Amino acid sequence: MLHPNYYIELNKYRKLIERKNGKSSIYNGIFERYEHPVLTRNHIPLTWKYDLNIESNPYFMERLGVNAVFNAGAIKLGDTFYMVARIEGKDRKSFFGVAESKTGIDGFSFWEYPIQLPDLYPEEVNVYDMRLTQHEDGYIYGVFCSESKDTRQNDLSAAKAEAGIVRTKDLKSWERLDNLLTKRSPQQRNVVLLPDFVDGKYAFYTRPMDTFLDTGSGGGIGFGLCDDIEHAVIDEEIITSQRKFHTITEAKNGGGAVPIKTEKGYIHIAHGVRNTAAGLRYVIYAFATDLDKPWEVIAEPSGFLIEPLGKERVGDVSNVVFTNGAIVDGEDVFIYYASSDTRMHVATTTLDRLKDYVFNTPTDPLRSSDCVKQRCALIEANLKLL
Ligand code: M1P
Repeated sequence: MLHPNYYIELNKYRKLIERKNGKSSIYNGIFERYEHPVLTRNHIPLTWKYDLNIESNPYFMERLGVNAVFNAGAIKLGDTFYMVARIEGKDRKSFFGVAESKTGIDGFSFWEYPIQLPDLYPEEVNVYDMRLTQHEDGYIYGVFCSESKDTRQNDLSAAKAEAGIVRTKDLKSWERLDNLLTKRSPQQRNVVLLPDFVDGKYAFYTRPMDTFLDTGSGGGIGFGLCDDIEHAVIDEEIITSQRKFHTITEAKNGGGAVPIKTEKGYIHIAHGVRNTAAGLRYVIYAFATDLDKPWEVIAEPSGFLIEPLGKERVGDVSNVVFTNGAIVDGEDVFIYYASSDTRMHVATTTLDRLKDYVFNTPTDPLRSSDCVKQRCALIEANLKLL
């Protein structure tokens, strides 16, 4: 028999799913933030967490709780917005679930079941952060982090990150392909597949790393080509957006949403990491690469595009914003980002505004003395207008 508390919790769940989302009053001219997150752990269906049967669960306890919902890939198919979110159980293992909405800013609800990916790698213990690429070959690819224990090290917590690859046409049935092999980089995370072929090959943005957490000698976001997506191997990686001293990318950076193709170049919305006395701080930044040479950076606005603000600053891994999904819908752009490894938000802008931001915002001159000159030039020009 169904537990009566089910109806109480169902009512709360429904109110949450039906809640309208409005733009926040925070202004920067570049994008809008929204009042509410678009996906949280409270968006998880009750059937995923509770045993609803009063006989086997008299206290109506969560039997398989969920800790967080974050780092979602995103795609629009027909008139529906989809996120493939990273769902982390209380047991720390992540898996993927599809949530859909008609507006892209509210009303997201999960499908009846999470995704069950083909289980080809027995050593894989965790999967997360899927980027969804609608490729010109006709498939939707999901590229995600496949994490296993690093058995080469005598350390219980040593882990190894690789890029797993799946493909689908409907987000329902998924075919698992071989993990990506990058010959020069021992570990990979934040790998993004470009939607277009480059010289007839599949083009990946990579993130070379020396160890699971440290990019070490990895100079930034890499780029490499491969012939066979079913057994993807990248021989050479070229560095595109470089990490730089005393910038938002000093400690690490990594590809985010699938690059947005515009007539001026591919726009990338990525993340940059710096170290602070309070730990790592993750922000979202943007840059553009050339259409014909998508490894060449042609514009890189100074500093961050989105930073953790207010409540976003607190969560499981505080002071983090992270994106791995954006949707272009006509002129409108929806940037899905997670805050502090805990919940999902949306920021909206338009293609025109995003291009203006990426191509007309000054670059970082890299020294305080030059930064203050840059700002004084702006003030001087403005004062003439006043
Ligand atoms: O905890 C912040 C993020 O850390 C990782 O990003 P990176 O590889 O750049 O350090 C990822 O594991 C990501 O999932 C997480 O949000």
